[in-house]
Amino acid sequence: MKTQVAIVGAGPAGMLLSEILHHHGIDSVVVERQSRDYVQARIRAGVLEQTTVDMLRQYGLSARMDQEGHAHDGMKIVWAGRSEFFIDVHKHVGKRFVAYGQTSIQEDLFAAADRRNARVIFNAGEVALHGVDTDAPSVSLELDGRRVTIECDYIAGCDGFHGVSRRAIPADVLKEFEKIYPFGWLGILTPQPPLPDIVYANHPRGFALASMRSPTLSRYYIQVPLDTNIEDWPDARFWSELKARFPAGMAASIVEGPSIEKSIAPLRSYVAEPMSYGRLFLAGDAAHIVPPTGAKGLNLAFSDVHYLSRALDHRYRTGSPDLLASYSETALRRVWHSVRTSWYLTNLLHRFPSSTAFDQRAQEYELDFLKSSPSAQVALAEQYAGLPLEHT
Ligand code: RFL
Ligand code: PHB
Repeated sequence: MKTQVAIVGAGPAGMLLSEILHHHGIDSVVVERQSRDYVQARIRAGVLEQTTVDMLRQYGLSARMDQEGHAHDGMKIVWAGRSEFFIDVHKHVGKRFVAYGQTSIQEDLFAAADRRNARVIFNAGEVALHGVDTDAPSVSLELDGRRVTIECDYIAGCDGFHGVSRRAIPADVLKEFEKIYPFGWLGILTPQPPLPDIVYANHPRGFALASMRSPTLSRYYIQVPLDTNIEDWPDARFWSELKARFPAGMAASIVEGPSIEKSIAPLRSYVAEPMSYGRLFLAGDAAHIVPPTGAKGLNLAFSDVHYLSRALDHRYRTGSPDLLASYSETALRRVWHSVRTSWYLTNLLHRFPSSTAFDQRAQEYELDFLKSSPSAQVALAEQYAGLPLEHT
């Protein structure tokens, strides 16, 4: 098989890249380890930045999001014993968010791929990258007991944190930055109306988050220790713990329901530098992970795809590899800003087991400052909104 760009991974990064490349007349083949149903069923992100929404609109992928997504202007923060406050991102920086599940985006991307008869190979076994530092790279895989090789000009590694692409960068070239947090998030999805706003709660019992997918689907999370066993968390226990972490008025408005999904995600910050090597370019979770506190992961995957698709388009249109050469540096600027914001919000909103009385007071006074200082709120709004994309 031959193509211009071989894309490893059919998650949101890989599928959006394939879609935008097609828009520019560039051919690609997507190789995915899992089945289509498996990829489609994963429950993950839900908050889209304005830049992400704009990208989906630009490439004709927004019809359902514009109908079903819930636009909102910012988020609320509450902490134990104090009244809530609202970070009004729209007022401060003129940007809005849309609550629209990653599951729906994934469906929309697959539907768009079907419409253009895209080549997406699911259930690919033993995926391997070859010759990434030569002019003739390729991707090989096992399909129905046969070995298939895809020859290409470039490889896009969009295969998530546990993928194979990043490992094709030699250890003496790859620099890794990592922070592991001493807790995870237990999340639940329930077919009940959500609270009107996204609310982040800092409480002595631990962090909690109220979020949404649609007017009839809500998503909640609570901070749990890393060794938590999900079997120990029947729905009733989850609801009572969640409500204990919100102020009484808000807790009373939370509508309980059966969990249609329940899972635990560990929290980690991770960045791999550089994001390219030879003819291999990493995008999305393959290159970086953020703790979900800032709702940045999917948005960063899409900004990488913006820069990478622009660089490939430039290369094929003009013959110049300049934007490909600067891809890693450009993408990393936005990545690090969101990595820092996610780390900051994680520290601000969670209870750390190692926290001293001093740390605790400092955290409370930081929240107090945020609540009372309009300029602190503007600064947070700017970071939470995500930086604008660089257009050169
Ligand atoms: P993905 O989605 O992990 O897709 C990678 C794909 O590559 C496949 N793959 C392989 N394919 C071929 N060969 C191999 N060897 C392969 N190894 C892996 C995988 O099967 C998969 O299909 O990465 P991508 O495309 O970079 O997208 C990233 C996002 O999925 C991720 O950043 C977000 O979900 C993070 N995230 C959130 N992001 C937001 O922007 N806003 C949010 O509100 C938000 N909430 C969240 C989140 C992530 C969470 N979890 C579970 C980690 C909430 C949670 C709980
Ligand atoms: C979600 O809706 O899943 C969500 C919302 C906000 C976050 C993280 C996850 O910060």
